[in-house]
Amino acid sequence: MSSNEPHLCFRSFVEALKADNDLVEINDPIDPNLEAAAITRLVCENDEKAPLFNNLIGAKDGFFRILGAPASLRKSQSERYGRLARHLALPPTASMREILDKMLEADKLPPIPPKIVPTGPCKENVLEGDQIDLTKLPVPMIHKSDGGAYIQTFGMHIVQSPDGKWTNWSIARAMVHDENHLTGLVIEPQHIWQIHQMWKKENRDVPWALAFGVPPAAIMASSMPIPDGVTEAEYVGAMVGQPIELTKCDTNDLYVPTNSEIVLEGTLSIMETGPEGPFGEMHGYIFPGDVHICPKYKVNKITYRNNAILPMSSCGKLTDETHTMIGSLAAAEIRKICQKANLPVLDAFAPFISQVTWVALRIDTSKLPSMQTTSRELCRKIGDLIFNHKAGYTIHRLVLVGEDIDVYDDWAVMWAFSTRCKPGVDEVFYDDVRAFPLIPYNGHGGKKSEERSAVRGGKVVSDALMDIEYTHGRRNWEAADFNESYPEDVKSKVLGKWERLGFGRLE
Ligand SMILES: Cc1cc2nc3c(=O)[nH]c(=O)nc-3n(C[C@H](O)[C@H](O)[C@H](O)COP(=O)(O)O)c2cc1C
Ligand SMILES: [Mn+2]
Repeated sequence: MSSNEPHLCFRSFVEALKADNDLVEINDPIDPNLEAAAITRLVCENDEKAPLFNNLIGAKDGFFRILGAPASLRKSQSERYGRLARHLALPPTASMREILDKMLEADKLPPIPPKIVPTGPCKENVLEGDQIDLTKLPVPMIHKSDGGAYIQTFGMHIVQSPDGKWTNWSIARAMVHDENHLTGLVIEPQHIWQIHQMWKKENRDVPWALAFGVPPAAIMASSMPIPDGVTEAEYVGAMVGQPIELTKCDTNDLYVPTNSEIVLEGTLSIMETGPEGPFGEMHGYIFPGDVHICPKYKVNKITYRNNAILPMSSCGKLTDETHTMIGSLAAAEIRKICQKANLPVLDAFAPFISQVTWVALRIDTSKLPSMQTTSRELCRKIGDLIFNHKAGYTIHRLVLVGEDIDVYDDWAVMWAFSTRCKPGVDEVFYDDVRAFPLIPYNGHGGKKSEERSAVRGGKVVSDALMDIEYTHGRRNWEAADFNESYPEDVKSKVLGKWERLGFGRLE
């Protein structure tokens, strides 16, 4: 297999979107200051085609172009997740379940270490020393009240534990601080934070690289909470069934994907910090003026492909990469963790309608009677496991649903939650587990009179299973809907004459 396939090469991925009629190439001059992101935002809010900005105002010698909405949704119901599917060499009609199963597959396979190649496309152009000025690049300003221009919304940070045994790839946002520095989120319990802590103990800055436009299969794994200590490069190799091609950085001993579009080489400081944010975030808010102090990254060298493309997530309200990837990939890992603990979980998904703050767990109710368990006990088992695990970090509500509920269908989950889970009564609350500070009710909540923490508590397991599912392992109701409340002959008669009666085509 060649490493130029779309799931292994970002440039080929862009070509694949074009061939899928899922790309809008924009050759008009577009301002990286808000205009490119505004177009991309409207794309995300309408499930439109991915925009490729070929002619950014301020780009010198074509450095750089931008691809917006790299993993957002398609309008077509049958190809809803086509852009995600193209990250993994799946057919564009792949279901979310198939996409997440692919991502989990590598967990059971032997790791495949990367293949080192001496040089390649990412070294076609070089900027070093005085040539480096991040403030002169067409870095996108993404929301008008952002604290800076966010060059890093969809690139892959590469850091390694001081003993060299663990190399982590992950997405975490970063903005331009000055000519040769970024500031960005390095937050507990993320692996980049864990490795930053290790270097702090050694009193040395963290050798670092940030690669943009990496193999699409790699950026998926960079967004998934796979276990501590697992080197994403080997996980991705196992997933795609071949070694990922990497090439050594010029200024440190890290390796970057050979066909990366753009590479920043440098260090992540253990001492130096600077203002970061605010940023229009995944939950759909920005709080203007809300600046935090974060670690600084220093850029010592930039290398890039000819006609380089920077991928960009113009994140916010539904639906963009922070929902299709952060929520979905955490849910997949949560499913795996539950199943490894022998909990009767068939499926897991973070409903977009919850702004991916919930994960719905489809329970194998046929197992419940012989387990002789109670609602409270099952909720506790699942909550104790997931809310004390890094994979459950971003999730504040777990909703247990029966086998009749398709967790990938937001309306089905919301129906079950609203009608089968008695508020407070069928719920187990957690007030001493790690919270996700980015959710507004955490980071910006609080009536003046209340004591509350931005980083602890406020999590809940909501049981939307009915008693009979515990006692008899089945349900005793039919849905009052077209599918379940009419016999097959009546349904096919109705469907047969539907359009003739003057109604629109059903998808
Ligand atoms: C578009 C996008 C933006 C993200 N931004 C951040 C971020 O700013 N900070 C962060 O900690 N995680 C962010 N994530 C989520 C992490 O990538 C995810 O939690 C991943 O599991 C982290 O890698 P790790 O498990 O190796 O720590 C983002 C993910 C995506 C897809
Ligand atoms: Mn990791």
